[in-house]
Amino acid sequence: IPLRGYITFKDVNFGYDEGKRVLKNINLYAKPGQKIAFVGSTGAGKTTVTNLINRFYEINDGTILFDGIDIRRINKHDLRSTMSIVLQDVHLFEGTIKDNIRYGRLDATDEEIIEAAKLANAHYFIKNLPNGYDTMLTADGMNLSQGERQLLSIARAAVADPTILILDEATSSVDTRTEKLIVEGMDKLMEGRTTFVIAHRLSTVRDSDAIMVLEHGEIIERGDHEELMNLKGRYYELNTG
Ligand code: DGT
Ligand code: MG
Repeated sequence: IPLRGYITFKDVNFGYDEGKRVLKNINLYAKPGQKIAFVGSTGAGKTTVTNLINRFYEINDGTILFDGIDIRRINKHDLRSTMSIVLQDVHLFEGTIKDNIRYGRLDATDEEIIEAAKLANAHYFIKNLPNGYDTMLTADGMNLSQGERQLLSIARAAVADPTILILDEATSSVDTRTEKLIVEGMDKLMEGRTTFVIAHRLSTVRDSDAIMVLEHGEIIERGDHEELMNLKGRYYELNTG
């Protein structure tokens, strides 16, 4: 049965090392098509939340459910094949652009790859390269700009067609035009999927269904943009400070 994308955290506590809790009593619920954002200072535990969803680390206290099933009962490979992580440190390899977009979806046709690149707004820069989709990338795609690498990472996720999207936004800035392409591509990619956003740009967070403000591993505020602004607490400070 295909997984649909309901994620629940129930009283989740977690620490990488014995004794030091990095996440404290996390409770949350996400439905397919919803966008849940995590904001908070560095070290607050944002990336850790996503490390737990894809089982890079196992929790020993509390429960994480995927469509009502304890994720510890789902095969790790099956679990990860339903998820894509986009933008942050996209791993590109020496090979063509086409192969880099195809990545794990070895059965993807050229048409599917081009369609994914179009959705991701990556098609425009690719087709302007002398060798187009057959352009060879150096290891880690160093012959592309940061923005172009990010667009490729969106295209790769579009081909993978994941149930869960994890958007770990890069801190480094790209030019305004590329930024607009990235935001648009991401918006199309998110449609119908459960998306967890670790945002550095507060503009990315604004339209989320729920925003979780993490501080020292705890959710100290939650709500949508308007609710949190009215609260005049930490989120308000982040926006106005
Ligand atoms: P960021 O990315 O700088 O905005 O910070 P967050 O909010 O993503 O923080 P996160 O989840 O990476 O780290 C939370 C705490 O956990 C912080 O004290 C560092 C620690 N930590 C993160 N990753 C690891 C790890 O792989 N091993 C150990 N031992 N500690 C880790
Ligand atoms: Mg992080």
